[in-house]
Amino acid sequence: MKKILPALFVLSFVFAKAQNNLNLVPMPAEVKMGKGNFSLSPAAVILVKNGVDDASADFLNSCLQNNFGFTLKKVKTAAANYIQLTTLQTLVPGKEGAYTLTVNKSNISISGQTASGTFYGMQTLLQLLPVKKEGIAKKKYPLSIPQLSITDYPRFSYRGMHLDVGRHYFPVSFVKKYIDYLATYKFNTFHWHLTEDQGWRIEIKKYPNLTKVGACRNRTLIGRYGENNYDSTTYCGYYTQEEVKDIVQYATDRYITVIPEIEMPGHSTAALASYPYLGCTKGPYKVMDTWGVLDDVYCAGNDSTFTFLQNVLDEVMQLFPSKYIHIGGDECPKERWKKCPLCQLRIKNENLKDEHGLQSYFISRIEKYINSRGRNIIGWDEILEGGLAPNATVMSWRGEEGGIEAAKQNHDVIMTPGNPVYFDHSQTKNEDSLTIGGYNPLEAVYNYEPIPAVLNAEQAKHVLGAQANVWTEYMSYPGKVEYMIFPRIMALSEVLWSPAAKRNWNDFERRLPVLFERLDAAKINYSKAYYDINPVVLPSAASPTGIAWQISSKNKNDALRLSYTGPLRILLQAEGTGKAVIPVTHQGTYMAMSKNSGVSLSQTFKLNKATGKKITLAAEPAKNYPGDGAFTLVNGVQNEKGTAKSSEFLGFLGKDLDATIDLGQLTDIKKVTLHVLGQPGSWIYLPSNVEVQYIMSLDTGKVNIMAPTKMASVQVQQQHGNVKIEIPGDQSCRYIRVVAKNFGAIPTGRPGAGTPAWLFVDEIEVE
Ligand code: TNX
Repeated sequence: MKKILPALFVLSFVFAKAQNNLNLVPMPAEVKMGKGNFSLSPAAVILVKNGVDDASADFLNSCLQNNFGFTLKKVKTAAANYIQLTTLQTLVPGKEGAYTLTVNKSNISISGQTASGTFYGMQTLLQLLPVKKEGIAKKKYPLSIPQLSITDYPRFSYRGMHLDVGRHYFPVSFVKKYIDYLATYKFNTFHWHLTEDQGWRIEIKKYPNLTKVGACRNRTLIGRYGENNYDSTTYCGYYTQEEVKDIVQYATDRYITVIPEIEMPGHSTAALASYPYLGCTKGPYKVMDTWGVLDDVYCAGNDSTFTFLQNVLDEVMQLFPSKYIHIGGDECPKERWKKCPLCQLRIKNENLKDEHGLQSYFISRIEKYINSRGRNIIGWDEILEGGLAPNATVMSWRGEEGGIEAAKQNHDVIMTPGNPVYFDHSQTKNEDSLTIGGYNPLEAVYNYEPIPAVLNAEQAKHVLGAQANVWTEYMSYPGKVEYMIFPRIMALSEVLWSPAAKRNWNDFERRLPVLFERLDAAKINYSKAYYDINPVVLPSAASPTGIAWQISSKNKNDALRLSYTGPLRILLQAEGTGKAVIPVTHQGTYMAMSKNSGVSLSQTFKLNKATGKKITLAAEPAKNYPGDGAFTLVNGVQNEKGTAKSSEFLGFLGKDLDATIDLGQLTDIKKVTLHVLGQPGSWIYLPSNVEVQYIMSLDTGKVNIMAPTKMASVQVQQQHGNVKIEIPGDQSCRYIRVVAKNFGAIPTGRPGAGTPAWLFVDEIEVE
């Protein structure tokens, strides 16, 4: 073996330089193309060698059967026309999952470092087969496979996908499908989020109410949070222990570890509804029918809470052999603990600083128990608050800061930042299905780098990998889950598996059409957002209004047509290849159409004296809600009710809007209107007041206010939806400055209580 290693490194140098036009995902570490093909027909055999069991051969056969309608005979010896499955001793030390795959004229050989590597090699082989076409099962072999030589191994040891079955339950058959998807793209961890406010989904023998009561809610929110529409259907679902065992085995057979998550201390109302003694107020509680963050959490002062959780965890650890048990830890309001005598007594007796210290106590106590059973905990990044439990691994979801902090404290970290790996967020700006919001397009996922630049090499070693989270508030059926994860799961697989230097968006784009064909063949529902026509409003000196509308398509051959169909019925037209721009000359509706895909969309422009004018902000909006820059506020696009698209807003977290518009010349003004969004359920609040200043000129940094500053203080109620705040004023000036005060901290009893409110601004209209 020692002799092989240097040879491999020489080869890898050669491989790395060679380009290939294979349609694999994730792209292997090293590929060397040969000439010619291997022809696979039912006459070939599978040669099963050392360290590989029959199950692997069976797996390959079942894929061949499903896609091409034939299987291969399993044998122990063969001279030619075989697919050999075997293992080596050492290939790439320390890289669990490494394998080589060679295809020559007379045979194929897959050799894993261990059996998992052989399995990944088979996955690669399956992607080398032609895409199954309708009717291929009716005898379309031999299948031709290009001659090549691959050496492959993963970059990260933790390659995860999460699934929330609390908000919506998915049947065992779909959970298995989900596991198959993970296996296809060489993920090795399935994070199964099993308990939530809206449902407890795992049978626990000692506590039958958890599934008798906790697995059912009386009704479910329909539509967006805050709109308060409900269905009238009882919604139930849970996995029996037999089903859990079956799923864990199914995953194990595919080299996937299932990490169960039992949420605590928050997101637990389904458990409290089942056993009210677990809460501080003793109930009554109900299994939640709507989303959000609830104040009722496990009581941290009562020892019986810990007895209950330990008993639950005992059964869970029996079912899941994983090294890690996820205990949640996120979004735990402290309202109940503040008023609960037992919790306060605990704070006193344990010398804790406050309720955050109590949360830390809670997690550490559970950690100690889990450690005593030989397992380790993972928790969401809130477990950093009040001090990290000694052996905990942190899942960083509120950005990467939690992960960075934990790595600096020498704790292991799994990166799952909302932006860009929350797969519940939209993947297109033209999303017409309901999602939780946000914008995580395919390209952003592809370009995600799990190791933050601020970590040094030692700290970076603590980043075990990354994971996409699939929260299912707005995914109520399997097809929707598929739509949300595909094709982003493919992009993430390459982030996690392929060497960083190999990652190449252009090459991924090259592969996409064939990768999509494979999804079509497998009848997987996926988002076609990649082929969207993307509209953007741009500042344009060439346009009389200062704005232009640009349409682009990833399909470089797409012919796009733009037209104006307002009351004047002027038809303007521009065609291009993948991109087209039209100046916005009139108020009204503009149309765009892709001649290739037939997709069309429209945009209505409302022009006013501020439209297209120069605008500056005293403070930038939050990084995740930048709109299209400050220009968004004067781009003539006003958000309309029911279609709140986050890209049309600038979002300020806890901060004020302070915008100055240069009207270009002395301008008569009758009214200024600020367009904002109210969505208290999503922590978005109207400003507490709005002030408009009319300014004649700005000299070197000094503001010269000619007319007396008009203070139009508008005390607005908290409303839902698009809200126009009108500030009348009979003025003549060159500049206007609009300052909208952020609402401030979210009041008690509301979702997100205590945290700063968002201010979402859409447009500043000047008449
Ligand atoms: C935050 S991520 C949550 C979930 C929600 C999700 C929606 C995390 C640890 N908690 O409970 O489903 O946002 O995106």
